[in-house]
Amino acid sequence: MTRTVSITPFKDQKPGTSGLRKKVPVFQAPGYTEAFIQSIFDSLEGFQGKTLVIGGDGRFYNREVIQTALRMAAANGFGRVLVGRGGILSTPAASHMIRKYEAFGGLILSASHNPGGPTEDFGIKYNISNGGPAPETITDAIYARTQVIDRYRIADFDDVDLDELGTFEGGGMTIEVVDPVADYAELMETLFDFGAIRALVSGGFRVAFDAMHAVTGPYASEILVRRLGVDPASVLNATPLEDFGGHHPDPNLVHARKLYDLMMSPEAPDFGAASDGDGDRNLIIGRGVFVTPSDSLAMLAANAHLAPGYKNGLKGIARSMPTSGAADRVAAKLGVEMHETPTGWKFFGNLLDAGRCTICGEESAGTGSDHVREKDGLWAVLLWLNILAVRKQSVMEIVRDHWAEYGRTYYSRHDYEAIDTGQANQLFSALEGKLDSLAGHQAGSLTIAKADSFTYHDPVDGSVSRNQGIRIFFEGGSRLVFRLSGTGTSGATLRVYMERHEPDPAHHDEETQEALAPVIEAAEALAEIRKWTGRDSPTVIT
Ligand code: G16
Repeated sequence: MTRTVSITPFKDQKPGTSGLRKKVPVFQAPGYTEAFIQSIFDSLEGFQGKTLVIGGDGRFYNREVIQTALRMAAANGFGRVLVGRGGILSTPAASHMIRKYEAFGGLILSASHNPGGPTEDFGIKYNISNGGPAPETITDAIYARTQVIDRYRIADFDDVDLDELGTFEGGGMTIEVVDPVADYAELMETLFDFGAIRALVSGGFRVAFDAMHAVTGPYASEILVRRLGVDPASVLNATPLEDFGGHHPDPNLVHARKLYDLMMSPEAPDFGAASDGDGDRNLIIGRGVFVTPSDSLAMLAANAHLAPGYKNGLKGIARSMPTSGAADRVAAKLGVEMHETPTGWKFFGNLLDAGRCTICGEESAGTGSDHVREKDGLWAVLLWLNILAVRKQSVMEIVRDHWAEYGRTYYSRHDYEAIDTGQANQLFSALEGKLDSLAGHQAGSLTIAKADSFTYHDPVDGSVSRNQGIRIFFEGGSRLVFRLSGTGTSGATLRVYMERHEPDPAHHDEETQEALAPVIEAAEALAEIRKWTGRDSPTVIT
């Protein structure tokens, strides 16, 4: 039986950088989750009888929302739903499943790297038939719908047993509970030389992978341990937990500190990596060397041809605007297109679909390629392993060689989390107000060459996205970017991104914060962060 339930709109359902993210109790408010899912369905056309993929990162409330989404998909007329066993699908695996089974789209339930639990974060994101996050035209339509929605449709049937593989019927719709790992693992085997990586590992090369009690545990166990021979004890925190063991499943130097400390110790294995809540981010650390995400993008792009899936070279490279220019230098050398997009993986979709780029990456620990339409944590780990297996050098040697060839781009991001939204807006208004008059002026010891607010013109569909962050370019090539995060769930998060390029290898050994000191000083001089936020220092430095 299908019911139509009357509701009043929830005014706060505006999707952010990556779907709707709120605290769990917000999603638990009667009708809240249903209103958002119905708004998604109401914004789509032509899905009657078609396939929907549903899965999430296993965090608290995942299973409940999946049962609701199944009942609503049936009531709204989907013909079939593919759902990962245990409600689990990593974000890249969901993207692959949408593409492989030619689904109409997918619902991905995750708040990514944000903590999980009864009072922590949850999220819902809609992905389109190319497997990628819905573009702004659709997320804008979803938001508009949430403002006026007055009913949702839901079918009545018992909970589906998500832990048993098999095909079920519910509300006239077919529900297939599928293995969340198998298709993804098979795809990875087509891209990388598993034989070469296996040989590397069996030759004594040691790997440590931290799954952070999040979704990549089962993927890492199947791919790294079973297929590539990595010691099971080297996959840390491999069991997905609803609260990620009480930690932030955020693979950065703060939340993956234990891994970092291990990699800097005398007992360090050869290669360390971690992924986040939903498996799309990655952290790469060699013995004694942290590889920044911006550098990792550049190094992967420069070496991708060593892996079978990329042996014909790259069509182009894309990076989000705040990501450093290291990859631009690789694109120039390869003679391929380079694209600079706003923050948000959804902006890469058109470029990938149009064959304008092969590899994409972001400073926020995301790298991926045209194999799916999401960033992909384990993919980055496997590409690094493939490159290491072919080059037979250490991570440190590869990093050093890259810097010697292209120069080193010192890079850091300072986050001021959970600051007052009003103060954050005031800081931005003050900065925006003076943008046009900054050129030629000093900020600390640096001279400003140019300042603007980033506008993106999508070269494929012609759409325009404005106000995507403030950019300050300095004479000598350093750059400073200010943005407000679109993924936080409490107050506002100010992100300040700093970079400085250093061509001379004699100066490649500086400590990053010291190397960037003039840019950090300029950030305070320009934005008066202390005054507006009342904070003396950032919450997180990456
Ligand atoms: C999401 C987006 C990324 C973005 C990141 C940070 O990642 O998919 O494209 O770089 O958020 O965004 P913001 O700076 O607005 O917080 P994830 O891993 O959270 O889905």
